[in-house]
Amino acid sequence: MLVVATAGHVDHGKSTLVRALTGMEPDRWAEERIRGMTIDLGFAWTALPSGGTVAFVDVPGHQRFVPNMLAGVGPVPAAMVVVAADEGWMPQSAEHVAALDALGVGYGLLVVTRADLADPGPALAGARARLATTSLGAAEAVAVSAVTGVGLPELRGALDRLAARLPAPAVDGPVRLWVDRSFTVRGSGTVVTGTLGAGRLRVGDELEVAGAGEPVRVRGLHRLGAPCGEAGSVARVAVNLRGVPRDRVRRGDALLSPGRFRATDLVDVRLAGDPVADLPATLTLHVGSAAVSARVRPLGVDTARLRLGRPLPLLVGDRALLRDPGSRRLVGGVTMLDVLPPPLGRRGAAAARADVLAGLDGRPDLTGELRRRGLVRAGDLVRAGVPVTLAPVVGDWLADPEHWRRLAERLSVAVADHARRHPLEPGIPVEVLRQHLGLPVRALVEALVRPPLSLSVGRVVAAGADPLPEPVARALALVGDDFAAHPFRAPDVDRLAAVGLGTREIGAAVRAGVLLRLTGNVLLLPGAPRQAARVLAGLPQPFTLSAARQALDTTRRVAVPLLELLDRRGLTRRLPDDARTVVTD
Ligand SMILES: Nc1nc2c(ncn2[C@@H]2O[C@H](COP(=O)(O)OP(=O)(O)OP(=O)(O)O)[C@@H](O)[C@H]2O)c(=O)[nH]1
Ligand SMILES: [Mg+2]
Repeated sequence: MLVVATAGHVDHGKSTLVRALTGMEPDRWAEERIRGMTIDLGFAWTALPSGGTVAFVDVPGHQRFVPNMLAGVGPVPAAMVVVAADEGWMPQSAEHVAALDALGVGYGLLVVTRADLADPGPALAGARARLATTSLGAAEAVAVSAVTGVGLPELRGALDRLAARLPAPAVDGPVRLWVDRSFTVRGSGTVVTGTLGAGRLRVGDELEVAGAGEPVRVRGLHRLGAPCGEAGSVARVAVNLRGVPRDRVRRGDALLSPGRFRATDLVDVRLAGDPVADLPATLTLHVGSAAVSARVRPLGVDTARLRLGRPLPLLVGDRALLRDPGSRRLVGGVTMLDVLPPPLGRRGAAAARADVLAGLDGRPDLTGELRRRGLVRAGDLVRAGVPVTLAPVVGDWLADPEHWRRLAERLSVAVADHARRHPLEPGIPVEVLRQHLGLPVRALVEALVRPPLSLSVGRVVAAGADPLPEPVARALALVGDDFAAHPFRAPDVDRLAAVGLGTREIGAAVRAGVLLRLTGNVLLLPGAPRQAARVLAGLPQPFTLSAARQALDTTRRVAVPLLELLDRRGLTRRLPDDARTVVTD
């Protein structure tokens, strides 16, 4: 279905033309008919020669109703610019076309109406020249008279050609239906209407109302006034919602596929139009059928951060426009560059942000998003309109490959460093690493652990170390204090039992290489033999067992097996008279 919004100056014949084409009355209100002027949006549709359908969103031309006009054109992909032959280009012709240009509407027709009242040539030429420099460019032009019917067959043909040129909608994409009308039907409850630009709606579907967060269910569906079980984009639809009071869904709200959008009140944008620095601090942002206040914080030459009066379901690349409600002036078009922007806390953050934004164009860019963010949830990117085609590193988390590699490096440095400083601890707690690396969740730390590092009971263990259970680590820390005071005094059986080192625990500690077993329960630290050799080298050579025992400040129970170990390791040599010398090389 081709959905076209009208545009053009007041009284130039938009509604009359829609009526002539469709046989339907776009001016819905009695007041509109009495005053002969459109105030709010009107809707009408008809068949085209090809068999396709065109639906019109008819907008008011009067300057007072420009906000209504913007709500009409915002969600619609094509426009029909109407200029009266007898008046030519007028202020709201210019304002409406500027709005279409700001929104980037690239598909449309130029229709010169009231051709029975004046030669359409001059109006046609003037309007063509004005359109040429806008997003509508060289739109096909037709001259018509809604009164005589001249030109209407040509216009129908032109609408068919326009329909054929429009890009195919993303029928499998998520639904974001900007509500342009809501009303109550007796016996059915709340009904909202809108232009379904992408996706598909079915009776029974669950949807979200943007901002409200609660799920709503599609109770009934109409397409062009007729009930249907399903409607694919593009289409004009009326959706009957179950369990929603009418005042909860209004123009400017949106019905959304669940989980596919995130409402945001903070966006970074590029502005086309006035220099950002000259803008008033508060403007109105028009996007879809919504109009919200926006506080403007200039960042770069043509980029700014907008704080919105209420959160909207926006995507990267969305087009919008800013208008000054005071002066009723259109300020310029807006392209969403980032709908999940980082806070600007630090000094210099705004300038750095301006540099980043200077390189963005509103086209979704997964690689760039990852490079800028380092780590991000896949769901957050999808909800920002950035398709994710990459596997997460863990859970829902995506990582920039280079950032991830640097994190892994920092992790192994931290683990090695910790092992050196706390040789008796069985690795470094995951939580300590999480804080050290500044990561949001522990699962990311765990995902960074690769051989030769390993995970054991909430800790990351250095290469080669046999992971120890927590109680053993605690016991070893106590014994470690003993050794710090007397490195060659082995704790006796009572002391070992008191700190909780039974046969099993000692076995584990010895296997992990954090205790050295001289014999039975005679235990020292693994570094003790080398340390002993250094002490013994300070004695007159050769030396006796007794001299060694005294120098090492220990007992025979330790000295005898320790010296035998030194002999075996070649650190000392035993002479025939049982004296020893330290082997120096
Ligand atoms: N003679 C002649 N009169 C026309 C033609 N089209 C519209 N009119 C008249 O022009 C006047 C305005 O027409 P509308 O269709 O209400 O104009 P509009 O653009 O919808 O106006 P707004 O909605 O207020 O912006 C009406 O009196 C119409 O009868 C035409 O082709 N020929
Ligand atoms: Mg009208």
